[in-house]
Amino acid sequence: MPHLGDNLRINGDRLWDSIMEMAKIGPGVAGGNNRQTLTDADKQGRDLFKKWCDEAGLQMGVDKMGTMFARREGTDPDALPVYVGSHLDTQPTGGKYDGVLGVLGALELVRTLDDLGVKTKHPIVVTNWTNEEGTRFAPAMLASGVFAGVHELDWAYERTDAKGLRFGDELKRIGWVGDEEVGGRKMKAFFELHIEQGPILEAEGKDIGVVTHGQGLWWLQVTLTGKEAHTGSTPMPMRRNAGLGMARMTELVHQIAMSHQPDAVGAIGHVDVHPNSRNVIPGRVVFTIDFRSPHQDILDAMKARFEAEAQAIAEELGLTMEIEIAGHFDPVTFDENCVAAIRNAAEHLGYSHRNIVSGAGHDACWINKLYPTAMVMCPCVDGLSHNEAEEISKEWATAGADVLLHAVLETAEVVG
Ligand code: HGY
Ligand code: MN
Ligand code: MN
Repeated sequence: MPHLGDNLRINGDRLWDSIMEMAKIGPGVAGGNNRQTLTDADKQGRDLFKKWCDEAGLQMGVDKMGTMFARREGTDPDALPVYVGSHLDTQPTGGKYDGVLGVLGALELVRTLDDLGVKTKHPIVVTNWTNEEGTRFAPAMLASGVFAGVHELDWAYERTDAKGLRFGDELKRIGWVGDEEVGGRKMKAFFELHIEQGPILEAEGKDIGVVTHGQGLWWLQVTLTGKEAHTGSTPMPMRRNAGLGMARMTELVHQIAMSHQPDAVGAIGHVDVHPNSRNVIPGRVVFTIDFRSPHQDILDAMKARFEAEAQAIAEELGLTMEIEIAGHFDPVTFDENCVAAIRNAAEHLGYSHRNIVSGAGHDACWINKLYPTAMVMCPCVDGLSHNEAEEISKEWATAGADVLLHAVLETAEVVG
Protein backbone atom coordinates (compact mmCIF):
# COMPACT_ATOMS: atom_id res chain seq x y z
CA MET A 1 0.00 0.00 0.00
CA PRO A 2 1.86 3.17 -1.18
CA HIS A 3 2.19 5.81 1.51
CA LEU A 4 0.48 9.12 0.80
CA GLY A 5 2.95 11.39 -1.01
CA ASP A 6 5.86 8.97 -1.35
CA ASN A 7 6.69 10.79 -4.55
CA LEU A 8 6.64 14.10 -2.65
CA ARG A 9 10.32 15.07 -2.56
CA ILE A 10 12.26 18.23 -1.89
CA ASN A 11 14.21 20.01 -4.61
CA GLY A 12 17.74 18.76 -3.97
CA ASP A 13 19.38 21.14 -6.46
CA ARG A 14 17.75 24.17 -4.81
CA LEU A 15 18.79 22.95 -1.34
CA TRP A 16 22.36 22.38 -2.50
CA ASP A 17 22.55 25.79 -4.18
CA SER A 18 21.32 27.44 -0.97
CA ILE A 19 23.96 25.62 1.09
CA MET A 20 26.67 26.72 -1.34
CA GLU A 21 25.38 30.30 -1.27
CA MET A 22 25.49 30.35 2.54
CA ALA A 23 28.99 28.83 2.44
CA LYS A 24 30.27 31.98 0.69
CA ILE A 25 29.61 33.90 3.94
CA GLY A 26 32.38 33.67 6.52
CA PRO A 27 34.72 31.56 4.37
CA GLY A 28 37.50 29.63 6.07
CA VAL A 29 41.02 29.30 4.71
CA ALA A 30 40.68 25.73 3.41
CA GLY A 31 37.28 25.53 1.76
CA GLY A 32 35.13 25.46 4.89
CA ASN A 33 33.65 28.20 7.05
CA ASN A 34 34.59 30.45 9.93
CA ARG A 35 31.17 32.00 10.70
CA GLN A 36 31.41 32.16 14.49
CA THR A 37 28.41 33.31 16.45
CA LEU A 38 27.70 37.07 16.69
CA THR A 39 30.51 38.00 14.32
CA ASP A 40 29.91 40.16 11.25
CA ALA A 41 29.89 36.95 9.21
CA ASP A 42 27.12 35.54 11.44
CA LYS A 43 25.18 38.76 10.86
CA GLN A 44 25.57 38.38 7.10
CA GLY A 45 24.44 34.76 7.29
CA ARG A 46 21.40 35.77 9.34
CA ASP A 47 20.56 38.56 6.90
CA LEU A 48 20.72 36.13 3.95
CA PHE A 49 18.56 33.57 5.78
CA LYS A 50 16.01 36.30 6.61
CA LYS A 51 15.95 37.43 2.96
CA TRP A 52 15.14 33.86 1.89
CA CYS A 53 12.47 33.57 4.58
CA ASP A 54 10.90 36.85 3.46
CA GLU A 55 10.89 35.59 -0.14
CA ALA A 56 9.11 32.45 1.08
CA GLY A 57 6.46 34.60 2.78
CA LEU A 58 7.40 33.41 6.26
CA GLN A 59 6.62 35.52 9.35
CA MET A 60 9.95 36.16 11.16
CA GLY A 61 10.09 36.37 14.95
CA VAL A 62 13.31 36.87 16.95
CA ASP A 63 13.80 36.32 20.68
CA LYS A 64 16.15 38.04 23.15
CA MET A 65 18.88 35.49 22.44
CA GLY A 66 18.67 36.29 18.73
CA THR A 67 17.15 32.96 17.78
CA MET A 68 15.21 33.28 14.52
CA PHE A 69 11.73 31.72 14.08
CA ALA A 70 10.26 31.87 10.55
CA ARG A 71 6.59 30.79 10.59
CA ARG A 72 4.56 29.23 7.75
CA GLU A 73 0.89 29.43 8.63
CA GLY A 74 -1.24 26.33 9.04
CA THR A 75 -4.98 26.04 8.38
CA ASP A 76 -5.51 26.14 12.15
CA PRO A 77 -3.64 29.18 13.51
CA ASP A 78 -4.27 28.01 17.08
CA ALA A 79 -2.72 24.59 16.52
CA LEU A 80 0.69 24.16 18.18
CA PRO A 81 3.35 24.62 15.50
CA VAL A 82 5.88 22.03 14.42
CA TYR A 83 9.34 23.58 14.75
CA VAL A 84 12.18 22.45 12.50
CA GLY A 85 15.72 23.78 12.26
CA SER A 86 19.28 23.84 13.57
CA HIS A 87 22.07 26.49 13.61
CA LEU A 88 23.99 28.71 11.16
CA ASP A 89 27.00 29.49 13.37
CA THR A 90 30.17 27.49 12.74
CA GLN A 91 33.42 26.47 14.37
CA PRO A 92 36.51 28.56 13.52
CA THR A 93 37.62 25.73 11.23
CA GLY A 94 34.09 24.57 10.48
CA GLY A 95 32.52 22.82 7.54
CA LYS A 96 29.81 24.03 5.17
CA TYR A 97 27.14 21.62 6.42
CA ASP A 98 27.25 21.35 10.25
CA GLY A 99 24.02 23.09 11.33
CA VAL A 100 23.48 24.74 7.94
CA LEU A 101 21.98 21.58 6.44
CA GLY A 102 19.36 21.57 9.20
CA VAL A 103 18.33 25.21 8.80
CA LEU A 104 18.31 25.24 5.00
CA GLY A 105 16.82 21.74 4.85
CA ALA A 106 13.91 23.13 6.88
CA LEU A 107 13.63 26.14 4.56
CA GLU A 108 13.65 23.79 1.55
CA LEU A 109 10.82 21.83 3.18
CA VAL A 110 8.73 25.00 3.24
CA ARG A 111 9.72 25.98 -0.29
CA THR A 112 8.62 22.53 -1.51
CA LEU A 113 5.25 22.75 0.25
CA ASP A 114 4.69 26.18 -1.33
CA ASP A 115 5.69 24.88 -4.79
CA LEU A 116 3.08 22.13 -4.52
CA GLY A 117 0.43 24.11 -2.64
CA VAL A 118 0.44 21.64 0.25
CA LYS A 119 -1.27 22.90 3.38
CA THR A 120 -0.86 21.60 6.91
CA LYS A 121 -3.16 21.97 9.90
CA HIS A 122 -0.31 22.93 12.24
CA PRO A 123 1.93 25.90 11.41
CA ILE A 124 5.57 25.06 10.62
CA VAL A 125 8.36 27.23 12.08
CA VAL A 126 11.84 27.19 10.54
CA THR A 127 14.38 27.91 13.27
CA ASN A 128 17.98 29.17 13.51
CA TRP A 129 19.24 28.76 17.11
CA THR A 130 21.91 31.26 18.22
CA ASN A 131 25.33 29.98 19.31
CA GLU A 132 24.93 26.24 19.00
CA GLU A 133 28.68 25.71 18.75
CA GLY A 134 29.74 27.34 22.01
CA THR A 135 33.20 27.93 20.58
CA ARG A 136 33.30 31.73 20.94
CA PHE A 137 30.94 31.90 23.93
CA ALA A 138 30.76 28.74 26.05
CA PRO A 139 28.71 26.67 26.61
CA ALA A 140 27.45 25.07 23.43
CA MET A 141 23.72 25.19 22.61
CA LEU A 142 23.49 28.41 24.61
CA ALA A 143 20.28 29.88 23.12
CA SER A 144 18.36 26.60 23.08
CA GLY A 145 19.56 26.12 26.66
CA VAL A 146 18.06 29.46 27.71
CA PHE A 147 14.89 28.54 25.79
CA ALA A 148 14.72 25.25 27.72
CA GLY A 149 15.20 27.04 31.05
CA VAL A 150 18.63 25.47 31.66
CA HIS A 151 20.40 28.85 31.61
CA GLU A 152 19.19 32.31 32.65
CA LEU A 153 19.14 35.05 30.00
CA ASP A 154 21.26 37.41 32.12
CA TRP A 155 23.88 34.69 32.68
CA ALA A 156 24.02 34.05 28.94
CA TYR A 157 24.43 37.79 28.25
CA GLU A 158 27.45 37.86 30.59
CA ARG A 159 29.36 35.12 28.77
CA THR A 160 32.60 36.51 27.36
CA ASP A 161 34.82 35.50 24.48
CA ALA A 162 38.63 35.25 24.49
CA LYS A 163 38.86 39.03 24.01
CA GLY A 164 36.52 39.72 26.94
CA LEU A 165 33.61 40.83 24.75
CA ARG A 166 30.16 40.12 26.27
CA PHE A 167 27.58 37.98 24.47
CA GLY A 168 24.86 40.58 25.14
CA ASP A 169 26.95 43.41 23.70
CA GLU A 170 27.92 41.44 20.60
CA LEU A 171 24.31 40.41 19.92
CA LYS A 172 23.32 44.08 20.14
CA ARG A 173 26.26 45.13 17.95
CA ILE A 174 25.15 42.90 15.07
CA GLY A 175 21.56 44.14 15.46
CA TRP A 176 19.92 40.81 16.21
CA VAL A 177 18.46 41.29 19.70
CA GLY A 178 14.82 40.28 19.30
CA ASP A 179 11.88 41.45 21.40
CA GLU A 180 10.40 38.04 22.22
CA GLU A 181 10.89 36.56 25.67
CA VAL A 182 13.04 33.43 25.35
CA GLY A 183 11.09 30.21 25.80
CA GLY A 184 7.64 31.74 25.34
CA ARG A 185 6.93 29.74 22.22
CA LYS A 186 5.03 26.43 22.58
CA MET A 187 5.71 23.54 20.20
CA LYS A 188 3.86 20.42 19.09
CA ALA A 189 7.25 18.94 18.23
CA PHE A 190 10.77 19.85 17.13
CA PHE A 191 12.75 18.11 14.37
CA GLU A 192 16.41 18.64 13.47
CA LEU A 193 18.28 17.41 10.39
CA HIS A 194 22.05 17.20 10.92
CA ILE A 195 25.10 15.57 9.41
CA GLU A 196 26.27 12.59 11.48
CA GLN A 197 29.73 14.01 12.21
CA GLY A 198 30.89 10.41 12.64
CA PRO A 199 31.79 7.45 10.37
CA ILE A 200 28.98 4.93 10.96
CA LEU A 201 26.39 5.74 8.25
CA GLU A 202 28.95 6.01 5.45
CA ALA A 203 30.78 2.87 6.58
CA GLU A 204 27.54 0.87 6.62
CA GLY A 205 26.23 2.38 3.39
CA LYS A 206 23.16 3.81 5.10
CA ASP A 207 21.39 6.89 3.75
CA ILE A 208 19.68 7.89 7.00
CA GLY A 209 20.44 7.88 10.72
CA VAL A 210 17.31 7.60 12.90
CA VAL A 211 18.60 9.28 16.05
CA THR A 212 17.20 7.54 19.12
CA HIS A 213 19.58 8.97 21.71
CA GLY A 214 22.27 11.61 22.22
CA GLN A 215 25.48 11.40 24.26
CA GLY A 216 25.79 13.35 27.48
CA LEU A 217 28.66 15.81 27.98
CA TRP A 218 30.87 17.38 30.63
CA TRP A 219 33.02 20.41 29.73
CA LEU A 220 35.40 20.89 32.66
CA GLN A 221 37.44 24.10 32.50
CA VAL A 222 40.63 23.56 34.51
CA THR A 223 42.91 26.38 35.72
CA LEU A 224 46.35 25.30 36.93
CA THR A 225 48.53 27.90 38.68
CA GLY A 226 52.27 27.43 39.25
CA LYS A 227 54.97 30.06 38.96
CA GLU A 228 56.47 31.83 35.98
CA ALA A 229 60.27 31.48 36.05
CA HIS A 230 63.22 31.43 33.69
CA THR A 231 63.35 28.26 31.58
CA GLY A 232 67.14 28.43 31.57
CA SER A 233 68.29 29.36 35.02
CA THR A 234 65.64 27.73 37.24
CA PRO A 235 66.75 24.35 38.61
CA MET A 236 64.27 21.56 37.79
CA PRO A 237 63.40 20.74 41.44
CA MET A 238 62.43 24.39 42.02
CA ARG A 239 59.92 24.57 39.20
CA ARG A 240 56.14 24.82 39.54
CA ASN A 241 55.37 24.13 35.90
CA ALA A 242 51.67 24.49 35.06
CA GLY A 243 52.38 23.31 31.53
CA LEU A 244 53.73 20.00 32.86
CA GLY A 245 50.58 19.61 34.93
CA MET A 246 48.45 20.12 31.82
CA ALA A 247 50.51 17.57 29.90
CA ARG A 248 50.00 14.91 32.58
CA MET A 249 46.31 15.70 32.84
CA THR A 250 45.94 15.48 29.06
CA GLU A 251 47.25 11.93 29.23
CA LEU A 252 44.94 11.23 32.20
CA VAL A 253 41.88 12.39 30.21
CA HIS A 254 42.85 10.05 27.39
CA GLN A 255 43.39 7.09 29.73
CA ILE A 256 40.05 7.68 31.47
CA ALA A 257 38.17 7.68 28.14
CA MET A 258 40.09 4.63 26.91
CA SER A 259 39.15 2.75 30.08
CA HIS A 260 35.46 2.97 29.09
CA GLN A 261 35.58 1.91 25.46
CA PRO A 262 33.61 1.76 23.21
CA ASP A 263 31.12 4.09 24.90
CA ALA A 264 33.21 7.06 25.96
CA VAL A 265 35.30 9.84 24.48
CA GLY A 266 37.57 12.45 26.02
CA ALA A 267 39.87 15.20 24.74
CA ILE A 268 41.13 18.70 25.41
CA GLY A 269 40.53 21.10 22.52
CA HIS A 270 40.85 24.50 24.20
CA VAL A 271 44.16 25.57 25.79
CA ASP A 272 45.43 28.93 27.02
CA VAL A 273 49.04 29.07 28.24
CA HIS A 274 50.30 32.07 30.23
CA PRO A 275 52.52 33.91 29.47
CA ASN A 276 53.11 31.66 26.43
CA SER A 277 56.70 32.84 26.08
CA ARG A 278 59.42 30.54 24.80
CA ASN A 279 61.72 31.14 27.77
CA VAL A 280 59.20 31.36 30.61
CA ILE A 281 57.96 28.35 32.55
CA PRO A 282 54.14 28.51 32.23
CA GLY A 283 52.78 30.01 35.42
CA ARG A 284 49.15 29.44 34.50
CA VAL A 285 47.30 27.27 32.01
CA VAL A 286 43.56 27.12 31.38
CA PHE A 287 42.15 24.20 29.41
CA THR A 288 38.74 22.61 28.80
CA ILE A 289 38.13 18.86 28.97
CA ASP A 290 35.36 17.42 26.79
CA PHE A 291 34.09 14.09 28.25
CA ARG A 292 31.13 12.36 26.58
CA SER A 293 29.21 9.09 26.88
CA PRO A 294 25.69 7.83 26.09
CA HIS A 295 25.65 6.28 29.59
CA GLN A 296 25.06 8.49 32.63
CA ASP A 297 27.10 6.29 34.96
CA ILE A 298 30.16 6.29 32.68
CA LEU A 299 29.87 10.03 32.06
CA ASP A 300 29.83 10.81 35.79
CA ALA A 301 32.52 8.23 36.62
CA MET A 302 34.90 9.87 34.13
CA LYS A 303 34.38 13.27 35.76
CA ALA A 304 34.88 11.90 39.28
CA ARG A 305 38.05 9.99 38.39
CA PHE A 306 39.57 13.03 36.73
CA GLU A 307 38.81 15.28 39.71
CA ALA A 308 40.44 12.80 42.10
CA GLU A 309 43.56 11.95 40.13
CA ALA A 310 44.16 15.47 38.80
CA GLN A 311 44.26 16.75 42.37
CA ALA A 312 47.16 14.35 43.09
CA ILE A 313 49.03 15.53 39.97
CA ALA A 314 48.61 19.17 40.99
CA GLU A 315 49.84 18.52 44.52
CA GLU A 316 52.88 16.57 43.30
CA LEU A 317 53.89 19.48 41.04
CA GLY A 318 53.16 22.24 43.55
CA LEU A 319 50.26 23.63 41.53
CA THR A 320 46.87 24.93 42.60
CA MET A 321 43.91 23.68 40.58
CA GLU A 322 40.42 25.08 40.01
CA ILE A 323 37.76 23.21 38.05
CA GLU A 324 34.75 25.10 36.65
CA ILE A 325 31.82 23.42 34.86
CA ALA A 326 31.88 25.07 31.41
CA GLY A 327 29.11 22.91 29.96
CA HIS A 328 26.96 19.91 30.83
CA PHE A 329 23.98 17.93 29.66
CA ASP A 330 22.84 14.41 30.50
CA PRO A 331 22.41 11.67 27.87
CA VAL A 332 19.23 12.22 25.85
CA THR A 333 16.45 9.81 24.82
CA PHE A 334 14.41 11.32 21.98
CA ASP A 335 10.62 11.08 21.71
CA GLU A 336 9.43 7.66 20.49
CA ASN A 337 6.65 9.05 18.29
CA CYS A 338 8.89 11.60 16.62
CA VAL A 339 11.59 8.96 16.14
CA ALA A 340 8.95 6.66 14.61
CA ALA A 341 7.86 9.45 12.24
CA ILE A 342 11.43 9.69 10.99
CA ARG A 343 11.81 5.92 10.67
CA ASN A 344 8.46 5.63 8.84
CA ALA A 345 9.48 8.39 6.45
CA ALA A 346 12.78 6.66 5.62
CA GLU A 347 10.91 3.36 5.11
CA HIS A 348 8.25 4.79 2.82
CA LEU A 349 10.75 6.81 0.81
CA GLY A 350 12.92 3.76 0.32
CA TYR A 351 16.01 5.12 2.04
CA SER A 352 18.27 2.69 3.89
CA HIS A 353 18.47 3.59 7.56
CA ARG A 354 19.61 2.52 11.00
CA ASN A 355 19.16 3.69 14.56
CA ILE A 356 22.03 5.81 15.79
CA VAL A 357 23.19 7.65 18.91
CA SER A 358 24.31 11.22 18.28
CA GLY A 359 27.95 11.68 19.27
CA ALA A 360 27.65 15.45 19.06
CA GLY A 361 25.38 17.71 21.07
CA HIS A 362 22.59 19.58 19.30
CA ASP A 363 19.90 22.14 20.08
CA ALA A 364 17.46 19.23 19.83
CA CYS A 365 19.05 17.84 23.03
CA TRP A 366 17.77 20.81 25.04
CA ILE A 367 14.41 21.21 23.26
CA ASN A 368 13.77 17.53 23.99
CA LYS A 369 13.45 18.56 27.66
CA LEU A 370 10.33 20.56 26.81
CA TYR A 371 8.64 19.11 23.73
CA PRO A 372 8.60 15.86 21.68
CA THR A 373 11.82 16.00 19.67
CA ALA A 374 13.83 13.86 17.27
CA MET A 375 16.67 14.13 14.77
CA VAL A 376 17.45 12.73 11.37
CA MET A 377 21.04 12.38 10.21
CA CYS A 378 22.80 11.97 6.89
CA PRO A 379 26.29 10.51 6.39
CA CYS A 380 29.40 12.64 6.03
CA VAL A 381 32.60 11.73 4.20
CA ASP A 382 35.05 9.82 6.45
CA GLY A 383 32.88 10.89 9.39
CA LEU A 384 34.82 14.16 9.43
CA SER A 385 33.37 17.33 10.96
CA HIS A 386 34.62 20.42 12.83
CA ASN A 387 37.17 20.49 10.04
CA GLU A 388 37.08 22.62 6.89
CA ALA A 389 37.28 19.47 4.79
CA GLU A 390 33.84 18.36 6.08
CA GLU A 391 31.96 16.96 3.06
CA ILE A 392 28.61 15.39 2.21
CA SER A 393 26.96 14.52 -1.11
CA LYS A 394 23.95 16.24 -2.64
CA GLU A 395 22.23 12.86 -2.59
CA TRP A 396 22.77 12.47 1.16
CA ALA A 397 21.53 16.02 1.79
CA THR A 398 18.47 15.38 -0.38
CA ALA A 399 17.63 12.09 1.33
CA GLY A 400 17.91 13.70 4.76
CA ALA A 401 15.70 16.62 3.76
CA ASP A 402 13.14 14.27 2.13
CA VAL A 403 12.86 12.32 5.39
CA LEU A 404 12.63 15.56 7.37
CA LEU A 405 9.82 16.71 5.05
CA HIS A 406 7.75 13.57 5.54
CA ALA A 407 8.33 13.33 9.27
CA VAL A 408 7.21 16.95 9.65
CA LEU A 409 4.19 16.41 7.36
CA GLU A 410 3.12 13.39 9.42
CA THR A 411 3.30 15.56 12.55
CA ALA A 412 1.89 18.82 11.12
CA GLU A 413 -1.00 16.91 9.44
CA VAL A 414 -1.53 17.55 5.73
CA VAL A 415 -4.92 19.14 4.96
CA GLY A 416 -6.89 18.50 1.77
O1 HGY B 1 30.01 20.13 20.74
C1 HGY B 1 29.10 19.67 20.06
O2 HGY B 1 28.79 18.50 20.18
C2 HGY B 1 28.36 20.50 19.05
O3 HGY B 1 29.05 20.42 17.84
N1 HGY B 1 28.27 21.88 19.48
MN1 MN C 1 25.96 21.25 14.71
MN1 MN D 1 29.29 21.65 15.43
